[in-house]
Formats: sequence, C-alpha cells, structure tokens
Amino acid sequence: MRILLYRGDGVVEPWVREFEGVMPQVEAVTWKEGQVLPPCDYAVLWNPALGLLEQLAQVKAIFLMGAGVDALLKFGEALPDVPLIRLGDAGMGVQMAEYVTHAVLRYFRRFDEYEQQARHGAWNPLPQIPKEEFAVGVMGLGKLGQPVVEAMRHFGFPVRGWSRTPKDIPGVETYAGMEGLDPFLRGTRVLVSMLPLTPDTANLLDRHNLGKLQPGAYLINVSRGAIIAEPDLMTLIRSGHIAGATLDVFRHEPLPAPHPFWNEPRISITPHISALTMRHDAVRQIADKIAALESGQPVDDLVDRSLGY
Ligand code: OXD
Repeated sequence: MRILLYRGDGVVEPWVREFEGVMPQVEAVTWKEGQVLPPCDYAVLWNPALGLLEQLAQVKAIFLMGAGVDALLKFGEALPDVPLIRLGDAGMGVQMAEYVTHAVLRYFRRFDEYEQQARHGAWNPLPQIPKEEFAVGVMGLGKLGQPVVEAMRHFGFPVRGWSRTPKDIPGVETYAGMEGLDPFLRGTRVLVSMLPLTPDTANLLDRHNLGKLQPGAYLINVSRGAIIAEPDLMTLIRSGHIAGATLDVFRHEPLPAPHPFWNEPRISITPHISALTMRHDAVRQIADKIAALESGQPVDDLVDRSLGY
C-alpha cells in the first residue's frame, strides 16, 4: 500500500518517520509542486495545493492531519470525489479543555486584573465574582467541545451549549439553531467558540451577536478566526461591553504585525496552539481507520461537504 503525505508548511519528514514506525508495511511518499504523483491508496494532508488535489481522484480516501476542514473544503468542485476524513480527537480534546480552563479561571479569579495591578506595584484584593454570574457558553458541542464542557462543569460554572442541531448533555443548558442563538448569548458571560468555519458561521460573532452577551463578557476563540468580525470585537472591547478576549486563531495567520489586537491589553494572543496535533496519536488513529476501511468497516469523522465540516 502507498500513502501520500503532504503538508503545506513543508514539515512532512516527521510524519513520514511516524508512518514508517506505525505502518511499516506501507510505502510513504511525499510530493512537491510540479511533480507527477505515483498511484496512491490514501492521502494524508494538511493545507494542500491545488496541483496536488488534481492528482488525487484515484485515492480511496483523504485524511486530514487536523480537525478543521475549511482549508480543504475551500477548493469546492476541485476536490476529488472521495471520502474526506478529519482527525477525531487524538489528544486535542484534553488540550482544548486545558486552554479554555486556563482562560476562564484567569478571568474568573481576576488574574488578568492582578497582572495589570502588579505591573504598577498595586496590592489591591478585588471582590470575588459569584460563580452563578459567570455562565460559560460553549458554541460547538462536537468531539472537542465536549471535554471543554466537562471541564467547566468540574469547576462548578453554570454551563450552556449551542450547536447547529439539538444536543442533550446532562448538566448543560443547551440551545440549537438560529432561533436558539439569541437566548444562548444573552445568558452567557464567557463565550467559548469551538465552531467549525462554514458559510453559516463566518462572521457569526459580529457586533450584533457579540453585543447580546452579558455586559463585561469575555470571549475565548479556539476554532477559526473568521468566525469573529474582528473590527466589531475591537469596538466592543473599547466600549467595555467585552471585558477581555483570549484568541488563539485569527483571520490571517500569523497575525500581521500592524493588527490592532497586538496593542490591546485586554486581548491575549496565542499562536494557534490551543490543540496541537499529536503526531503519534494522529498516525495511530489514521492507521486504525485505514485498517477499518480496508476491511469494509465504517469509520468515524467523515466530513459532510454539504454542512461544511
Ligand atoms: C485543526 C487545527 O483544525 O489545528 O486541527 O486548527
């Protein structure tokens, strides 16, 4: 069996070595712009080039090296008509839970304010925020959203969840669809975006919707930058309606040097690290799915092109 491994950032050698370790029977090949690809059984990709996708019509499936599929689906009709399979959890769920827990506790225990105070040598204990006033609302309740919800419940925060279709999660107030968005946002103090980027979610968090959050709200974005209308967020931060934001993802990455977010002290920035792909876990998962496909079994995490994720 031959598998193509490709990454737009060119860092593919560690993946080749991992595949050779986990699937020694497989020939792992790579590709460079302009090359003709030998026939392959499967492709495993991240941020592919069009010239490569055009040569993948014969593969049995395309696997993604991550959870988000927007960078692939943007090719639309040019995408080969073969099953597309995202990475399931593969160690990402726990990292998401760590990241969001850190950000929520930082705001809840007012560490952001203590950091500012300490810079000015101020010793000034602040009143504790009542937990019942700190409802955490998670948008996107898929494989990565669920561990976040559980972590928030563990700390005793009121937890709300919003998803495209109704979901029933014990201990979580759930809302669904566009009709559920308004009440979901109005009762939320800390909004956590874990939504995939689709035509329905692009710019969903604009001035209108973010303005529905409770005054002094916080925003945490760990999914895709284009879900947020960035200038609108800036306006709401400056007006104080949003007290702080922790952003891991941006419309343009790396976040360009002149971007106003860099100079806004109430915005904390990390470089798209909230859930790094754990190579070994990812390759094991892909190997298991290939084994299932080869024996005619169904696999999880199939991308639904019509839904965009
Ligand atoms: C992913 C990502 O989608 O790394 O997995 O953003």
